[in-house]
Amino acid sequence: MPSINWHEFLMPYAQAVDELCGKFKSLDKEYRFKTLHSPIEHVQGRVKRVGSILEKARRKRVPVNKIVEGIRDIAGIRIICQFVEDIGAVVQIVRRHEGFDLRVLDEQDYITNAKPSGYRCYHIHVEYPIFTMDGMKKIPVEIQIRTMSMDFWATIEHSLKYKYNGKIPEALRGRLIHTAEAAFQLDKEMSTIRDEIIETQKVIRVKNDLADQILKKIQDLHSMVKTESINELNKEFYGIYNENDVAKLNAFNYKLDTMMRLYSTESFE
Ligand code: 0O2
Repeated sequence: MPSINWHEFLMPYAQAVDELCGKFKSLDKEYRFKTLHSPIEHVQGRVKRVGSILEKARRKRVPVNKIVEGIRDIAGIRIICQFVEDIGAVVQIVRRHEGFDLRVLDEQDYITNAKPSGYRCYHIHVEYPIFTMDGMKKIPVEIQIRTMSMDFWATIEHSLKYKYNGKIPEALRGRLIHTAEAAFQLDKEMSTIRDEIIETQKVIRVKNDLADQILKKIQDLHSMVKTESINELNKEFYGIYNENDVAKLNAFNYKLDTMMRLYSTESFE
């Protein structure tokens, strides 16, 4: 068996994972900043452990000197979405990057065609360029895109596979297939109320942003007005906040702007 300096071998994979994770996280932030629904709920990335690489190589009969070509998920990104519809949106995002900073090698749609185990996920294999001391290197990365409920199921099933050394007993396997269907049913149900959920999440985000702005302004006013007035403002804010009325919060925020303008003009005179 050829000797491999695993630490050095895996370094470029770690770099590719870090860079790609960063890009998807930035995209998610941009959606949230614009108060738009983000198709990305969260992003995870990992480099496969040496033990798992060797185990997979053995399972797939890949010789150690062919690991680079034979094991395509040494670098892996997982994008978790709230809704099934978001998976398509993320797939489009990845495809739009084609030619810009990555190359799509192939795609597997295990959402429409679940694996016999019940596993659902969208897989995209890409080649991502990184820059190293020795120049540009193209790193294969597996991007997995799935909903929270698909992720829940896959995590549980993965642990059971580990427990039973890859051979889950027949009866348990049957129950897992059943639960995979139930998880997919949950996704379908959630899709029917997607618009309402997205609208609610948007209102919560706007309300929280407004509350942050208001509290910062009250804090800033602290040095300009009497403590009793600050206490009054705080009381008024809590009252409005509990009413759950964004319009009232907006009006209060505007009132604070006016106060700040007034007091800062006074302090100049
Ligand atoms: P780990 O620990 O997650 O890394 P692909 O060519 O990748 O689209 P293929 O040929 O089935 O599909 O590939 P493979 O290597 O079997 O699966 C790739 C990865 O997909 C797996 O990596 C899992 O993460 C996930 N996966 C595929 N099938 C299943 C499944 O039935 N159940 C679960 N829970 N996950 C699955 P690893 O190396 O198995 O695991």
